[in-house]
Amino acid sequence: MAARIASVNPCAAATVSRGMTNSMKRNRFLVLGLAVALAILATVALRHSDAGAATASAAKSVVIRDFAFHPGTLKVKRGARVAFTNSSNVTHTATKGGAFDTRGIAPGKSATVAFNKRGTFAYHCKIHPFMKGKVVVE
Ligand SMILES: [Cu+2]
Repeated sequence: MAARIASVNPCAAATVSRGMTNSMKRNRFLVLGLAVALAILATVALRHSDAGAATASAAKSVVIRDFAFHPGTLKVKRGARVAFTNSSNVTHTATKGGAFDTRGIAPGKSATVAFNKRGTFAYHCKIHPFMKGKVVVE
């Protein structure tokens, strides 16, 4: 029985390198390779979730297209930076008198506004005053 277990599990004594069979060595390499692969995978997964988290908190963006702000109402945490990206072919602004003004954002460009105070900021485009949006800072 003991002999059978030893042959089923040749790595039970694999910490001792003396007298290892070729298959033991192969197994050790396999285990080592697996460990390295897992470590790499874990690192990549962590980086991804880090990037995901960073993206989630930095994903605060408003896209300007079709003469409207998308989303029309954006909720963010205090301190968030919101990028206003102009995906249309005319210049726009995102302006809240007394609070912020991106000034003209040319087509294809963006402007970032830091929201450091809680509150609801109803803004508009100075060039097209019918374009309205809101940033709610919690
Ligand atoms: Cu506009």
